[in-house]
Amino acid sequence: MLTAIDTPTREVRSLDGLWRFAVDHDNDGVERRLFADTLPGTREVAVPASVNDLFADENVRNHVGYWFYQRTVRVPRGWDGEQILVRFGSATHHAIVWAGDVEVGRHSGGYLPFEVDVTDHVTAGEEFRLTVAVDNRLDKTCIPPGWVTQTPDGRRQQHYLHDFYNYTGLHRSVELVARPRRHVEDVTVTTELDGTVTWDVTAPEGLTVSIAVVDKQTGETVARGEGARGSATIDNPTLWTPGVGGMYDLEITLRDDAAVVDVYLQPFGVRTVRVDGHRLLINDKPFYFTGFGMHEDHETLGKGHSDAHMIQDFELLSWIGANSLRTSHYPYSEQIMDYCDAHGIVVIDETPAVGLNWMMSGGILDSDGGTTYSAENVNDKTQASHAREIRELIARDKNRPSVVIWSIANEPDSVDPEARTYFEPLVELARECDPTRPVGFVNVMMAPHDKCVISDLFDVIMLNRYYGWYFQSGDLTSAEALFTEELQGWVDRYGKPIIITEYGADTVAGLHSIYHQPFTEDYQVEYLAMNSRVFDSFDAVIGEQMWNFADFQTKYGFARVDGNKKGAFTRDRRPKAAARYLRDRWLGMDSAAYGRRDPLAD
Ligand code: BDP
Repeated sequence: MLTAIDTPTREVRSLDGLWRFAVDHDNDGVERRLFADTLPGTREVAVPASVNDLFADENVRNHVGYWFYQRTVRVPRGWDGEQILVRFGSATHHAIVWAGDVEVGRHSGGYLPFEVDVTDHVTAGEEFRLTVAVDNRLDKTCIPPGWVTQTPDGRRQQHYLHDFYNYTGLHRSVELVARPRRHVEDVTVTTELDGTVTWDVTAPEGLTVSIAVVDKQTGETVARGEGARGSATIDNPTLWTPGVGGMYDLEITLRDDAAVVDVYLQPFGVRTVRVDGHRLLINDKPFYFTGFGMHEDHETLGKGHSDAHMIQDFELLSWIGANSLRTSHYPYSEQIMDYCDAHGIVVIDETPAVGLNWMMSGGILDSDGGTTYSAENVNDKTQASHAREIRELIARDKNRPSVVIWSIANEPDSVDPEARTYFEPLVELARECDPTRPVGFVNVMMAPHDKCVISDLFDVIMLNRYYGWYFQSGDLTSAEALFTEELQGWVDRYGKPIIITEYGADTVAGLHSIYHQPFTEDYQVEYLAMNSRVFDSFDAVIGEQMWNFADFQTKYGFARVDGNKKGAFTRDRRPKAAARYLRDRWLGMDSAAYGRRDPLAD
């Protein structure tokens, strides 16, 4: 899906700000046609933001079902004859949209954008009532999956197997968009290191397509071409480089004879990525990942996007020597992805397929029994949603140079032989949608090399390992030996690049001990040092992404004290001792020099 941008033929108006708001406590608001009038009550809500932490009312925070948003929108008077859309950066997890009394669209999948066409229901220069019902319920047809139960006194409770709070709301910007009725519908850009840029534009028949390649830094046109499909070569191209960036625009002009019909600018970078033995090469140079699995998670905002918080997070990543991140466990906002493209941050881009694992139960998890791949749990409908998420993620991010690996799932059950039947078509789908990038999934600790039945389907091995935390807790000596032994097994069996996508220890900021005492800052540092020794003893380990960048909110549970505390930073972004440990390590690592951002260069 293309982004909404202003061009000579397109216009975008932000609909962010305060919206009218009503919690649909009985989940009958659609039948009661709440959209057909001004919402009852006086509540307002911020867009973008999660709703959960905004109200001093537990019945709001814990509501399971529909939340109604509404605002009045004036269509600019110059938009007569244009196609008019409302574009949502995300609505978590499902949305129904009405323009006035008319339903204009529905979407499922809480972390990807969608647009609804309101052209036939609005008039240029006039106002219309825009209503959105956001539904936070997860069931077994969803990605991520979940299920809802009812208490004897009639309260609904949402259950899920993933370890982050089920924040809901309009988490990203909402925009009113005008574009020509005949317009650029899609474009795919691929590049080679000699500067060859190849494009494939989807546009209506009968229009001519002209291409200009514009250097974003200088504004100069550096190559030109004609036709919906074609290629051109940039002389002395600036390669998109980890730690630096380097972006071009593919300027597409559609014409009907001489008349310009549409102009769209697609940002891209000139870079290649490929796996070679146990290395991952970006622009034919081996890349070593330093960084984190992250979360879109902040106090008050929940999963709501904020540019200020985003910049603070990227500054901290730069300070600590991180050159990469994984969008654990769902696609991040387009603004975050734009920032990664612009500043050279390398991304492992993940679908929201998390918690597809009924073999882990107890502890923080909450399984309702049964096996993972079965009619009652992860079934054909779940797989169809999973396929849709892969398609939509790649459609959104395929032209982003920052994205170097698609992660199609986090810690699914990959021991059950049925996992193969489930995953085989999804891996094929990812490769069909994008033949240019490696495809991976993130493997759980209970599925080591001799038990995992799907790792051979993928290009890279991505492992989450908690030796010394969930196992051998407090005993780093045994942990080191066992981790080393397991990694050797992966190296021997697969000979593929291995990225440690999670390793971490919950740590309460301010707690100290001279002993190897879990939850202390001292233990977190010792734990990281042990892991570092293990990584450094294997050439095939080509990256380390510590879990997590910052403390984050989770559902309630005896293993979580106000959330997950594995952050190198606290939830309000203050460094723990671990942050200084990682900074010393990552800034001093020769192997991670390629891609390190120089804060002074900005
Ligand atoms: C892994 C999950 C991650 C959790 C983490 C943890 O991938 O979402 O938050 O463990 O337990 O299993 O901290």
